[in-house]
Amino acid sequence: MDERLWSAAAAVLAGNDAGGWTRAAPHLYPHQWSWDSAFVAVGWAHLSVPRALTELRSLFAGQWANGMVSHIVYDPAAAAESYFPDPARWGTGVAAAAPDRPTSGICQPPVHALALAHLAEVADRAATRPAGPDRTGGARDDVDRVDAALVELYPKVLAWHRYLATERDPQGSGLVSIYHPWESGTDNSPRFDAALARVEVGDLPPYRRRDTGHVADPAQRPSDAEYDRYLWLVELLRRAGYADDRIAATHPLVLKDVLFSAILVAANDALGRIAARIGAPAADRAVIAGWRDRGRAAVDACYDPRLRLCLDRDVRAGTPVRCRTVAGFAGLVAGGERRSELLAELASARFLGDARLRWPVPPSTSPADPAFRPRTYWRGPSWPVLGWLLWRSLGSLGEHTAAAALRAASLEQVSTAGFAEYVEPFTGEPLGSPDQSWTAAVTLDWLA
Ligand code: 2M8
Repeated sequence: MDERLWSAAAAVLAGNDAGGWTRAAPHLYPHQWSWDSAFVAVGWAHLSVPRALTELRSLFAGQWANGMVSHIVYDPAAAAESYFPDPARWGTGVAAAAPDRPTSGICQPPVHALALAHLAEVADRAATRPAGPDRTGGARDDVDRVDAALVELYPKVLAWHRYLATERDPQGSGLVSIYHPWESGTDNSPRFDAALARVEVGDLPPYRRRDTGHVADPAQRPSDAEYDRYLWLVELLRRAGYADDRIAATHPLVLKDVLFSAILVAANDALGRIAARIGAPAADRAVIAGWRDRGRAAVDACYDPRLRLCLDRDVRAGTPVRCRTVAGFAGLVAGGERRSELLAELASARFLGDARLRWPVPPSTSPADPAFRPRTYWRGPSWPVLGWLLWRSLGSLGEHTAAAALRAASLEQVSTAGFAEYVEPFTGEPLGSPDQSWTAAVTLDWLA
């Protein structure tokens, strides 16, 4: 165990701790982000199980009445100018389902059930560990706390998954529709280039970006042209009253997001285990298993033999999105039948086998893709948090050698680059925000 790295990671979480929730990053992201929070809870679990549970409880306190977990729960105490778009720009008051606390009007990948199941495992392991140092303290009590939290959170997570399986998939295809690149979590990935290029920006109210002031070089962030489109999509969603049926009918950007859908498969698998643990009704368990199986088959069907990757589907264009990004490994996350092809592609010179990589960790976009940019956000840099997701998926598939190699390379990366938001894949230069919460959180989990 690298005690120095452990203490440094723990200090990042403590520094970003806002009480019952954690800022995604100290300055750039001063609010609670949905999927960040779930990864962060996995990290907190190794320091304090009760604190980990509080993280998820706080997030779900902002859940919408239709089940949606919004992508940002705003800190009402933070200055309005600390982050843009602010709650006023979302204007979620137009939506009947919006809660009374300030949130955004869109969502992010549903990693929450995965986090809950993972932290239950952490608590179980600590309670069964033979005598010795117990980092979490009161390990048996922690298991009871987890069980109580699972009973409390289970209906909320179930409502969240139901929202995704119905409102975001009215066709019952097994694939989730997203309306905004921010929903994918991989904002300016080339996955969205063609769809965004078709978005015609209308009478967009003026705005001022806040994000570029928090990074060393604005080129590490999405471009102004991308931001205009992001904000125009927000405008259209607000005008549609955040009503899924209206959005599905009229919105210019609708994508079946293959990674989001694969995460929902893994999350349904985890939710099924939670349901069994708390003795949820058999009917619920059958529904959850049905969503999981339908999603897994659908992700498999997104596999493209030429690229050896799973591809998103652009609903408006009616075509698959042909680019080489880390999202293409969705089939490993969902645990489908394309495992050997995807593992071969992951090891190939287009991903981990590229000899120029400083560490064999997945770049967000393949250096072999024409849109690859090594310093620009989701267009090339590696993101430790996605390394964690793949590592966990490989472990679940029983691919222990590949998982161990990815963990070792990821730990070398964070030891050198620190807890950066993202990292230049060839030089190892830390980029974006320093002290990013989810990078510290996954480091704790790798070390534990
Ligand atoms: C990034 O996204 C936000 C918008 O949601 C932004 O750029 O302002 C993404 O990396 C996203 O995946 C992440 O959840 C968020 C906070 O870390 O930052």
